Amino acid sequence: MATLAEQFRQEGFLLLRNFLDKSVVENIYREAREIFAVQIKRVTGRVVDIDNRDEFESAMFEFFEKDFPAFRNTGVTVQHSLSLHRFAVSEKISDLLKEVGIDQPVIGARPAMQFNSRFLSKDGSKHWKLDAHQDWRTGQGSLDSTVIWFPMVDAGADLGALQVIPRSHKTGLLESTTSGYQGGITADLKDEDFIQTEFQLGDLLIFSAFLVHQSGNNITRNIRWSVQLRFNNLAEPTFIERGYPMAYIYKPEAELVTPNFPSVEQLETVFASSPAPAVQ
Ligand SMILES: O=C(O)CCC(=O)C(=O)O
Ligand SMILES: [Fe+2]
Repeated sequence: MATLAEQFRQEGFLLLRNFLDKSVVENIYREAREIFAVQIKRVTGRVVDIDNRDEFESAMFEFFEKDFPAFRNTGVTVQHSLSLHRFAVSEKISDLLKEVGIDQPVIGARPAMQFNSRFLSKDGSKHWKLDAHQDWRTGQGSLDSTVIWFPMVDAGADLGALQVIPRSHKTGLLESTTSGYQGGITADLKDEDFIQTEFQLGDLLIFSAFLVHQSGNNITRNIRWSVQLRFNNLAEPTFIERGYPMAYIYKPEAELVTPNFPSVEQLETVFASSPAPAVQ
């Protein structure tokens, strides 16, 4: 029997069944919906039941249509949730990384979340799903840079779960139209080389950042909610040699996003001394 680490090195990925504590995943998923629900109420006036999937997701589509900048910002805000970040640095994750040979894991990029649906894309654009790519091109970290991917709902082919080419991590860094996430590998890839992954809640995919993969095709009316975590190995010699490059650049907006904000009165309200305690 090959060890997990050997299997990982050979195939470039592992699909671990029932690996995650479902309540941890549900908590991340819940927090994401709670954050969206606040803006859904502001933008659409709808008070949504976050546990009613169809109702909630139709409100997501309405929010997307009515205020795209807020939708995009809320999507990014959701990726800053404490539950997601807490999980991304949990022992469960660092132990798994060590088990597949990432001796000294470090975060490669901020934890990410995707909400894939063709109803969350502009005018038939394909931006809601990613063409074939290797994450290494965007991260450019250690050679054993690793990605963790899992859906927060059961996800099979219909919901567009990830498709991967087994063993493609050993074929090198393939030519691509861009280094960003839009665009993809220009080399000839055969459709039949991709395998369609399928997940029950709690399953997790871990793969080499060199593994060729692409979004599946979500043909349903539901959103495919998923999480992506990216790690590098601080102990990998070429990563050390190259001076720990960090190709993800976070930067502040050059201008105030809300002009003439805030007023002094607003600050006085925020920092007003707390009201007298209620009589016991
Ligand atoms: O979730 C997907 O469909 C694609 C995710 C992915 O490949 C990525 O974020 O790098
Ligand atoms: Fe990717």
